[in-house]
Amino acid sequence: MQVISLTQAKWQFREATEKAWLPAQVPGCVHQDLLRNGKIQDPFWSVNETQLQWIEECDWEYRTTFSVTDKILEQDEVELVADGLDTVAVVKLNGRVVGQTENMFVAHRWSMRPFLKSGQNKLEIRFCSARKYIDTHRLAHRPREFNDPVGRCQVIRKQQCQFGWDWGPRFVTAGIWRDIRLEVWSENRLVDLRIEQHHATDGSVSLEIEPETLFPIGEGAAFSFEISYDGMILEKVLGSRASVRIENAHLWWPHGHGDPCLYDVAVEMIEADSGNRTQKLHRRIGLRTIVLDRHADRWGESFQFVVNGRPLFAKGANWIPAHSFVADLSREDYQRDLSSAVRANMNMVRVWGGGIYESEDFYDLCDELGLLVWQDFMFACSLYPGDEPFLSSVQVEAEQQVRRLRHRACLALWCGNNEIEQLNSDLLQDVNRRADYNALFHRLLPDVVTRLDGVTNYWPSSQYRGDGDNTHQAGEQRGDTHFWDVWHARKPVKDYEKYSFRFVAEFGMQSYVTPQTQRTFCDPADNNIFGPTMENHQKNRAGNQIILDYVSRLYRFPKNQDALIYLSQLNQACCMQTGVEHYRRLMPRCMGALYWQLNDCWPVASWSSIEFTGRWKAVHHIARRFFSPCLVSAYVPGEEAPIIGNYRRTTVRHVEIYTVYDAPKPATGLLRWDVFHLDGRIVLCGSKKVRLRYGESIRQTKLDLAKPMATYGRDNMYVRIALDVEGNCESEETVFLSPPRFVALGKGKTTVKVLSNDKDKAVLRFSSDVFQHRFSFEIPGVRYCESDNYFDLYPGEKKDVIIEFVKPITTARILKGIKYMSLVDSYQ
Ligand code: BMA
Repeated sequence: MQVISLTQAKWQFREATEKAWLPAQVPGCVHQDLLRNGKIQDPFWSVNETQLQWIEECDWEYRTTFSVTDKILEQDEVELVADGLDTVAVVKLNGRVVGQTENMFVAHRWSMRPFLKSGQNKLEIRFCSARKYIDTHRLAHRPREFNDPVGRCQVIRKQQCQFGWDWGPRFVTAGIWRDIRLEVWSENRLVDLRIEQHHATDGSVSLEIEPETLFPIGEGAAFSFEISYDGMILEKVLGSRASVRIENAHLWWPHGHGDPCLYDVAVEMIEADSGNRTQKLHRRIGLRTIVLDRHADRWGESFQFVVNGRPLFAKGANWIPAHSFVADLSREDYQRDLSSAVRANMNMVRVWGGGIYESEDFYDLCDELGLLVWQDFMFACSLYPGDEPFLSSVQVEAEQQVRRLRHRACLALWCGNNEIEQLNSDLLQDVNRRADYNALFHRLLPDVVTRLDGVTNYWPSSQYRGDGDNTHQAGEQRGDTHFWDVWHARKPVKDYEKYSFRFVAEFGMQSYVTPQTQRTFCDPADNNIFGPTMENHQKNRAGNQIILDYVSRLYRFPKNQDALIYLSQLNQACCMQTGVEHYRRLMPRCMGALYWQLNDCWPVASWSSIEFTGRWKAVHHIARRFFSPCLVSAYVPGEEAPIIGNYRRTTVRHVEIYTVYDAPKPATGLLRWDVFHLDGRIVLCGSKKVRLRYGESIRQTKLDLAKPMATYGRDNMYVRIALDVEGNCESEETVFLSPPRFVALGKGKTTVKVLSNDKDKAVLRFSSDVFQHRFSFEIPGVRYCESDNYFDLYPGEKKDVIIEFVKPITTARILKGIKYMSLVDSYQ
C-alpha cells in the first residue's frame, strides 16, 4: 500500500461566489483559514462572535492539485480517503463528482480510478452551508431546543455544540477537519483488526487476532503477527489469524490503581502473488477487562465499573471539545488538559455527546495516562429525526466509530446519548417520537456495539435508570444521575448531601475565569462582567445571577471585580467538594462522581475546572485533594438558615469525620482533629489510629461541638482535620461551623521565602501569623500548575510549594512579582 498524503499539498479556499482563492490549511476549517488570511478578526475576542455569523450562511470551496505517476495508475486501486469532512460536501476530481457527504462523523473512501489521469489532477471540495441544509431538510422535525439559538441543529449530523451551547459560542464551520490522502493498493486491502482478549485465572491472557480484509483471503500464511511489550518482541506468528498466549500479563490499570501497561500488536499482510508486505496495521492494546457491573444489591442495582475484577470508584469530569475549531487541536493541546485531569487524581473522563468522537491523540493519551473513557455517541439534549436516510447515516457513523475505538484500553462504556430521555420525557409519551427514539438508542446503536465491539457495555442514555423513571429516588436505587438541583434549580449546596445516588455523571457550578485568561478576549476598557464583552462570554442565560446568588450565600460582598472572580472560583470549588466528598463517603453505594465539566472550548464563564488557557481554576487545585485516594472528609449535619426577620439560626452541632480510601495498598493512618479559636488557641483536639483499606468509607468519629460553640461563638472557630500515613499528611481540610461570610477572619502578615531556585523549579515557603483560608498566589510569567494553590495557611506553620517555570526567573523577580490573597482579602 502506498499512502500519498494530501495534507501536505498546497490547498486554497474561497467563498463560493468570490473569484480570488486564498491559501488554506488542511486539516482545518473555514473560520481558521479566514483568520490566518486576515479576513476576519480573532473570533474569540470581545463580541466578534456576533459579527461572524455570516460565515455559516455561505458555501465554501477548497481545492488542490496533485500529481500521479503511471506507476500508480498501474495498481488495482487508487482511493481517496477522507477521515472527516465537515459536513455537506460535494467532492470532485478533474471536474467530475466522486462523492457527496452530509455526516461530519463519517470517514469516506472513494475509488479514484475512473477519474484519475497521469500527471496533474485537480481535487475540489465544495462545502454547502450547513444552515441552508438545516433550512431545507426534515422540516417536519421541530424538537424542543435547549442550546441552539437558531434551532434544528439536530437534523444534521454535525458537532452539535458548534451551533451554540450554554458554554460555547456559535461557530458553524466547514472544512476538511481530519486527514485526507490517497491509498494505492493491489489485490486486496487490509481493512481492520479484531482483537479479543481472554483472561485466565493464572494471570495469563490469550489474544485472538483476526485481520479483516476487503476480499476473502485464500489458504496459507497470509499475515505476519508481532506482539511486543516495552519494545521487546514477545511473539511472532504467521497465519490467517493468530492465537497468542501471554504469560504473566502486565495488566492495564486506570490511574491510581496500577500502571497503564500497553502492548503493541502489529499485523502485516503478505500478498499472495508478490509476497509483498506493504500493508500493515498497528494497535496498542491494554490487557484488561472492564465491565459496567449492574447486579441486584440491598439498595437496588449497582452501577459500577469493574476493572480486572476490581470495582472502582470513578473519579473524573466531563470532557467537551477542547476548541471551537477542533481540526487544529494537537496532541500537546490534549495532553495539557488530560494530564491535568490525572494530576487531579481522576481516573475517568466522559466524552460528552454534544461534541465529537475525539481524535486518535485523545484516546492515545487516555490509554497512556490510565484515564477510562465513558464514550457517548454524539447526540445531546434534543430529540433526533427517525427517517430512514438519517438512520442509515447514523448506522455508518456508529459502525465506523465502534470499529475505530473498540480496541482502546481506555474504553469503558458506550452511551447512547446525553440527557435526551430525561429532558424530553413528556414529548416521548407520543408514540411516533418514542418509536424514533427507540429505533436509534434501543436498537440501532446497541446492535452495532454488540456486533462490532461485543465486549464493551452499552448504556442507552445519561442519565438513565433502565426505565423512564427520572426521579431522584430512582437514581438512589439504580442507574446514573445528572444532578442539577444545585445550579439550575438554585437549591442549597447542602442538597448534594440529601441523596444517595449510585453514580453521578454530571453536577456542576459555574465560575468566572481568572483575570489572566480574561485578558485574552477582553479589552481592559470592557472589563465589566455585566458589560457586552463579558456577557457574550457567558452563555447561560441566568449564569451571572446564579453565580452571584451562590457567592452571596457563602461570602462577603467582594471589594472589586477581581475579588468577585476569585470568590466565584472558591464557591465553585466548595460546591464540587461538597458533592464529590459526599459521593465518595457513600461508597460503595455510590461508585462514581464525574463533575461537569473539565475543560472549555473558548475563554468563557463556565462550569469548567481548567480554563481555556490551561490555567487551573481553584476547583481544579482542590479536586486534586477531594479526589485523593486517601481522603479525610467532614460531614457537618444541619445547616445555618435565616428565619423570619433574617435572624440567623443554626442546627449545626456535630462534625462527623470520615476516612475514604481507594488506594490499592492497605495502610495505617493517624487521623487528627483540632478545633481552633481564630485567635490561635486550641479549644479541643484529638487523634485516632485508623485502618485504611481499599474501597472503604468509614465514619471514624463524631465531634460534639455544642459546648465550645456556646463558649466561643461558632463564627470564631474552625476545625482542622488531617490524615497522616507514615508521618506524611496525605489529606487535610478546614471545616467552618457557619457560612464563611460570618467567620471573623483576621488580616495577618504573610511571609514568603524562596528556599531554592534551580532554573526551572523553585521551592517557595509561605507562612502567616493568622489563619488564612484559600490562600492563592500568582507569579506573572510563571507556569505553576504543578504546585499547590488555594490552600489554607495555619498560624505559625510553614507551607512549602514547588513552582515550575517556563523560563528561568531570578529569586529577586519572584519576590518582586508575587501576588497573593486569601479569603479575607476579597472584602478587606
Ligand atoms: C448538562 C450538559 C450540557 C450542559 C450542562 C450545563 O446537562 O449535558 O448540555 O452544558 O448541563 O447546563
